[in-house]
Amino acid sequence: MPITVAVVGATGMVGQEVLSILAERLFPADDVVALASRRSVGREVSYGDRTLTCKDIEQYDFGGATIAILAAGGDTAKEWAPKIAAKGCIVIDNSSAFRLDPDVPLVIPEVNPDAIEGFSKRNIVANPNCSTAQLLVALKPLHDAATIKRVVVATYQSVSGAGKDAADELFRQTKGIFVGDDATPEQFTKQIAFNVIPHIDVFLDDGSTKEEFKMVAETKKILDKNIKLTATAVRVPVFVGHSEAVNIEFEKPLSATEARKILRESPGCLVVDKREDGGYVTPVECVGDFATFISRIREDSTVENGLNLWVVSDNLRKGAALNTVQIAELLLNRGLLGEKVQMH
Ligand code: 11C
Repeated sequence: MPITVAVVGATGMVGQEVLSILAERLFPADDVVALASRRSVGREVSYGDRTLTCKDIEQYDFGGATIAILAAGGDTAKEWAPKIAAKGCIVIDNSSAFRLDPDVPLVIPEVNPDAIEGFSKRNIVANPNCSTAQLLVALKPLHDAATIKRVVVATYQSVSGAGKDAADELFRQTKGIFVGDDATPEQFTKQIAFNVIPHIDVFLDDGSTKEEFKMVAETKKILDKNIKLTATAVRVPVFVGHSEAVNIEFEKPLSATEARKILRESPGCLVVDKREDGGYVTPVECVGDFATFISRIREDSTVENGLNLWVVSDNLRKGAALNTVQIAELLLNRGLLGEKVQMH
């Protein structure tokens, strides 16, 4: 059966990465369709060495598509995912709209691939938040080895996580501060150039932010409901690449040497940990890469069975577009794309 992949939100930062990665990884699509809202119809986007012209999502018949990758935000997902799924097309949604729905699997292929089998309840698979995805790629093999009890994580998240307008604001403000132009914040609550902001997404009643809540709830759903996790999510003046300082407490002892060996052999992980000047990865070095980079692996002697890590990845790739394409690959490799799906 021919495979048609529809990419919704094809002109956005994540949508364009989805198209690049489908081409880079030679996803065996017979047809790839770029879809967008009416105001972006007719815009051209790259798919490998081809150029696609965006079509109107309202006019497209999803009955002819095998998979729809939604890279278009929660409101679009809430409106469109059920309609697309009802046509028998499998939805892979990058937004937070369905992540905690018990009938929707939330999948990181390196971490919980078997969860994909539950997709047919709603014909939707959810993609995790970017900060959760890279964290759990690193934590999963360590959890298997020594059982994680508690994680304390501080994130250093790039502006591209907040979209193109936010990335443009960092550029405009940085320039504005140098040349004495207006540097008033519009996308962020405070100046982002030459600054850091301990606030991502809306505040919740307990004083945490929704970004921090997502990391807690998604870790429980994907990896283990018994893991206690506390996060502080911080926006930093970096264009692409999220970083995380992670402190882990295990049930069983795990030395830094053992952890380094385990991570070196784990899918999706790339250890760069030389304990010398420059012997670690920073966000600018991870841009355009598929891996989750792990550096600064060391024991924490202030708790029993404690370890510290520094985890960096391209948030537009492993945190978003790459993971959606890996989910499509997983569906394909498990023979789940063959026939139109009957929801049950
Ligand atoms: C950020 N993590 O960096 C967010 C972006 O739930 O998919 C992704 C939000 C989400 O701002």
